[in-house]
Amino acid sequence: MNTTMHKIRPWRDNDDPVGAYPPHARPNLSRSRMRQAVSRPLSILLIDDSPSERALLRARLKQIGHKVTEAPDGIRALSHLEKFRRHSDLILLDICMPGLDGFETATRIRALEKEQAEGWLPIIFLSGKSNPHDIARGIMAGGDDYLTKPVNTTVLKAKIFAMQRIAEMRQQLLDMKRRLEIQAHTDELTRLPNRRHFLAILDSEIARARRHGTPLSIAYLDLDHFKRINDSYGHDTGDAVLRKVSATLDGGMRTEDSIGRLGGEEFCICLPGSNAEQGMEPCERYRSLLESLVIDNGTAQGLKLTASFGLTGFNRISDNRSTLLARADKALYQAKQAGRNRVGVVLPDKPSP
Ligand code: GH3
Ligand code: MG
Ligand code: MG
Repeated sequence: MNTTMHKIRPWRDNDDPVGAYPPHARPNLSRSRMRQAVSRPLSILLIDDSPSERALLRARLKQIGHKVTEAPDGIRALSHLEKFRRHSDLILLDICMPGLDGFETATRIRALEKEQAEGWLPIIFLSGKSNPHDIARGIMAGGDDYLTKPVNTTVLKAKIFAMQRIAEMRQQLLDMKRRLEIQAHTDELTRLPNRRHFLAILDSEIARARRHGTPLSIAYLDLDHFKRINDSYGHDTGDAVLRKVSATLDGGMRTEDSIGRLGGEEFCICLPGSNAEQGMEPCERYRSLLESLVIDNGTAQGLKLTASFGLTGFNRISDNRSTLLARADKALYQAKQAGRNRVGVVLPDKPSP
């Protein structure tokens, strides 16, 4: 096999960061990607007690195209971050500084992030100390990388790029996690909270009502003779009706109320701040909203429908989620039995205070 030996000379400041490598050892960065990444300006917080070191780095970072904010010590850096954390993308941190040294500063920055539930801010140590113990200590204190002074601009540029790449991957993961969370909470057809999410909302409203002694009521909502709509117009029209009903209720709801789809054509409404008697008026309004709805969908033109409601109030002494839901179900049954398109009410054992 024919192998070519490549000599790697030390890097110089004006080296091309990718082209300087022999082909087999090139980092997996296209030149255009590298240029694109380094050309995206970052807001860098430069923490160093030496004005001349800061001036030197500031000039280099500005030349690469980044924005620089400076702090002469750890205390001032921390108070800057407390106020302007969101405006910073990266920290360059000196180690030997009077007062708080770089290790302590990094530890406090990480603690502040935890306290303020803020995301991770990459920290690169820049230090004259090249002792392996210092490097290890810097990483243990919360640093992500460690460069020894004097810092080569090309290496600094590449390290900043690496941090940027990790930060972007981390952001993508967080975005994906948020999307999955929303998906797990949302009913696919109607985009309303699904059963699991609605029950979680109800649990927190029950806890709030208990804690503050405030009234709470809930109402089951079941579409009347919905099977007939499916049978007459098909399942797709049935789906379209469910979407329209959901959007109408969601859009017409008081801000304090919330609705979820429990399954099929059955929904539940949570009415914080209202006992069963006070919940009557909004439920009547929601019932009437559905009664006046006219749905046009394909062959189903001018389609009308109604719904029955089962309303009950929460008794914070004797109720839990199951007893509350069971009573709302009983109230719904009564509304169906009494002829549908109405709000049935079953009061709790003792009226909620
Ligand atoms: P009632 O007034 O007594 O509530 O009568 P109903 O016909 O509404 O009740 P029933 O429980 O007999 O029928 C509910 C129907 O809802 C049956 C089922 O096929 C339909 N359904 C449940 N989920 C969906 C869905 O996601 N899409 C569609 N199109 N139909 C659904
Ligand atoms: Mg029904
Ligand atoms: Mg039903």
